[in-house]
Amino acid sequence: MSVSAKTSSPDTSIETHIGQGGETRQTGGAPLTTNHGIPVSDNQNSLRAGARGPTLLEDFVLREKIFHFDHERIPERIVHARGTGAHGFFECTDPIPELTRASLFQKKGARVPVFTRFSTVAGSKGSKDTPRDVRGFAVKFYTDEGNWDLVGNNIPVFFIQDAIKFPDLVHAVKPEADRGFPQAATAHDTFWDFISLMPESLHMVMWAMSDRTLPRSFRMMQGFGVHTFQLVNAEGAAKMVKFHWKPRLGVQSTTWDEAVKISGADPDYHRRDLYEAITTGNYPEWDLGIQTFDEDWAAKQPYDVLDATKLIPEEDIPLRIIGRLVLDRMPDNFFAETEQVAFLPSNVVPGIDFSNDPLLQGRLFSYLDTQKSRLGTTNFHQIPVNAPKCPMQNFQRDGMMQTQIPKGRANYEPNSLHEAGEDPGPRASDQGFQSLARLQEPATEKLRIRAESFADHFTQARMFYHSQTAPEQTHIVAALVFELSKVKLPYVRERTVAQLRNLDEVLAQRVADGLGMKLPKPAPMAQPPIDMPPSDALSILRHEAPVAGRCLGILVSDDVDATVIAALQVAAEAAQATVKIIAPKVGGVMLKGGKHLPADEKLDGAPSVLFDAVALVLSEAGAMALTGEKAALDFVSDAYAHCKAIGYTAQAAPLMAKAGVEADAFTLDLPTGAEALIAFLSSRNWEREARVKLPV
Ligand code: HDE
Repeated sequence: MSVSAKTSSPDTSIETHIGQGGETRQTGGAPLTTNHGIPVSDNQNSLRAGARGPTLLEDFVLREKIFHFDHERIPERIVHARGTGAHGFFECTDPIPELTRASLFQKKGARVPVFTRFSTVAGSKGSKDTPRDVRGFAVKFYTDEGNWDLVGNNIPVFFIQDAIKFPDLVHAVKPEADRGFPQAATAHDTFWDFISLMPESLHMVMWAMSDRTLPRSFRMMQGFGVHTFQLVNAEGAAKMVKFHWKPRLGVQSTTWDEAVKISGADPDYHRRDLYEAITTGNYPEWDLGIQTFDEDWAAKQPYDVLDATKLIPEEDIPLRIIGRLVLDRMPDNFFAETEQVAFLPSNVVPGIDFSNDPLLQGRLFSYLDTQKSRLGTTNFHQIPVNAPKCPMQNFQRDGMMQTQIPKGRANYEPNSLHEAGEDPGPRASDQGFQSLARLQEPATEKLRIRAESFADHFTQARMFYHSQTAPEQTHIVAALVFELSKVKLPYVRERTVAQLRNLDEVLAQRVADGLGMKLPKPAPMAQPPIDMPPSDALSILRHEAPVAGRCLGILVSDDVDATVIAALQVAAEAAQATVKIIAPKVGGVMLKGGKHLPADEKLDGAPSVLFDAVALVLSEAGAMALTGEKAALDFVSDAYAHCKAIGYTAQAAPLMAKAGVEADAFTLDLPTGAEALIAFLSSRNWEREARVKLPV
């Protein structure tokens, strides 16, 4: 039987084609083709034998489309799988030629393009944005002497001292081996089992249990290079260096209860926040600060600067700000850029070098290796987001997915063929990257040991805890109690509290009380701690954060006065903050006088956890109606329990009362309190915690 292939006309409303130069674009007009450029006549129906007959194997259009779809996923990152990125630039604001020959630090005002990716660590690619977790802060600088990748975190220290422990740490925190859960959580047996057996992790654990792991926004967190690196000047003289990113919007965190609720209300909270900020022109900025020192200074400290579980207090070496990072463009395509970006701590440029930190040394291998497994080819550097934006030539050729066409006969060096387009060979010895002769001590033996200078595990953990304000200390205690309450093995709880006794007796007692257990004996220690002075820089709450970048949620009902809303909008705009209108229906409300106000969100889709403060602009009838709406009561009672400022019109009083709000300095009458409400967007009334929570 012969079958004729009938086609219907394709829907050409959104189509793609391969444009000039090979880029794929949405055109909305040009015809679809296969990957090989053959025009597609019908993208709705596969080729079949008769109208109701079987599909034909010969349908290469169908087969190619399904084949490509079947292979659309690539392995997610082993760690830091969940993240989002943005393009921007780095500008040198204070040149440091005396410290480094790195080209990006030579001239005031000079800019280089960057790509930055923020991430959580433990969760898989589809996990929520707001678990209690460390955040990655990775920056790729495309300099004229190659790419420099500063692949850091939002916490300045790490859990372990030696790279050989990293697979164990990651296995312990990831879902448990037999059951495949919990996802993106440290609150489980295997994590705390490992931690309690690894006292070197205690300092980082204190950071992890602090509010630092609950950032309000990627835009409001610090970044740290963590390891000690080296800067090398044109004469070859070196200084040790730590890198810091300081957010211009200040550091801010959510509370734990808020983070838990945000993950339900908006699992993409941080991703959306960055997207909305950048696409509305509110470009986030960070200052790049350095702490530089030499080996003599390092030798006098009560810790080893090569030990990644230690930081250098800013009170000892203040930051020198040398540049700023601005993120001003979202990727055009998430997969092509954010998913395929490949950071390599081994990417340093002339003027920047590594230290002997054993954790950093291990990373120099791991990242290159992992990219091959994720991106499938040694040619991953040719992917646009990874490619240097300066000339690149060598004789590393061939391999899967080679997209360039190197010319010439000789693919080796030295060669004397000198054909057009061939590399003349390596640069003269005073150019190019030269490794610093950096062994700090004569390496005479091969040793598998931990240096004695790495033996103190408690001093800085104690310093961190003692540097926190009272509410911050309470949050740490509450986090430890919460996490250890999820631990089902009593001996793991005991072992952890035994470790805490070496850090601070009151802390250990508070945690033991919170768990309802007796205080165990202190854990044995390799070296007793000393007392370092507290460092204000380690606390979030000791520093005022600006209001810019925050968001006010205004809950409105029908028949309210437009001037109250306008007063809030004007005050917010003046402070570079934003507002969102929330109404019982997304269609909005009718204001007094009959004007329509559209809403940004429907009430039960926009709980108050998504805002930094709230305003209740309600009519008498509107407030009464909402006293019977659970979402409205939660909106108010959560804002109150999360210590946020609440502005309200007099008519909103019944809703406030039913939600259990007691008047305090952070409850403000509207419209008189409009400006004060906006000024409170970046602060909380922590005194309220004692009113809504049992003491820990
Ligand atoms: Fe990573 N880490 N890491 N890490 N890391 C990865 O690289 C690794 C460490 C960090 O947005 C992986 O491309 C080892 C410290 C960030 O794409 C992998 C050790 C710090 C990112 C890897 C460490 C980091 C990664 C997974 C111990 C802070 C995400 C996929 C020696 C200074 C980068 C990949 C992005 C990603 C290995 C420790 C930060 C497996 C072996 C310390 C921000 O190669």
